[in-house]
Amino acid sequence: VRPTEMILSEKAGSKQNVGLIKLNRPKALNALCDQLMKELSQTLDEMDKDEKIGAIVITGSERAFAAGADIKEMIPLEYPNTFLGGFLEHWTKVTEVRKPVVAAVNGFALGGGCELALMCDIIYAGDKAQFGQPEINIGTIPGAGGSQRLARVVGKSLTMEMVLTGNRITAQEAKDAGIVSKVFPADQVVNEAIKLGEKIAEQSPLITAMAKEVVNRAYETTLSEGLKVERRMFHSTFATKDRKEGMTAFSEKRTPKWSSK
Ligand code: CO8
Repeated sequence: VRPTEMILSEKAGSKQNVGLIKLNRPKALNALCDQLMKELSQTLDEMDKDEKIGAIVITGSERAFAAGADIKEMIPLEYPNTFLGGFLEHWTKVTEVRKPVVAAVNGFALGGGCELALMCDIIYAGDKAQFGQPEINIGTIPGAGGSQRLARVVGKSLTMEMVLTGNRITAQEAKDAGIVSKVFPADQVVNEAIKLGEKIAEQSPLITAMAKEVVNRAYETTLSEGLKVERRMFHSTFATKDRKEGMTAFSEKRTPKWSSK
């Protein structure tokens, strides 16, 4: 375990090929202050560069994944310093990571905490998890994707309801709405996310990065452009040794040996 002040990070899984990041600011329910976000960005960067890591899991505590941006830190902010200081600019690091990132959410995922989970590629939730965008209650609005990523995932009606009322939804409701792919008992969700990370890490890192990139295009572009990108990326797998190895191994009834070439 390599502790920084506000997060813990380690390699997990039987092959130690899953990067596990635990937000660790329990007294403030993992409120996402500037320091925590800087430490998170730095650790994500290191894990993205580490060839032994094939997938990353971000989690919090059983009580809170993260209860949002740090409200106390925001009280003194004025418009000029949010604008010129690029407030929240370094929050999007998780969307720049090229390896798959899984959020394992227990407890509160509110405001910036819900937005952080939405920036991840896959969300697993514990059965007591709660998701919400309660910014309206404190005189502001979502600032890191809670109106945009959420609307793309769940549509207008539920996004409006959450953003306009601050009402929270349960893990099961989040699953029904497509935010979460699976719900587990709270004490199992991190292990299940690590198992998922291990499964992803068994694949070719090269082809995995291509797969992640094309799925993400679906959220950035039109259908016809996205389909073109997908087709070109599919073609480009034929320029790799791993594509030939995968198909050859299938025909020889053996496990492929990936080289990321
Ligand atoms: N910021 C700072 N401190 C917090 C936060 C927060 N977001 N959430 C909880 N805490 C602190 C509390 O102040 C309290 O500290 P203390 O003991 O020193 O008073 C401690 O954590 C425990 O919290 P509670 O006593 O309130 O615990 P409860 O179990 O009674 O309630 C709740 C838990 C419901 C989660 C409650 O704490 C709450 O409503 N928190 C605020 C949730 C919220 O409004 N989040 C949205 C914040 S705004 C935001 O995220 C804007 C995002 C903008 C874009 C992001 C880019 C930066």
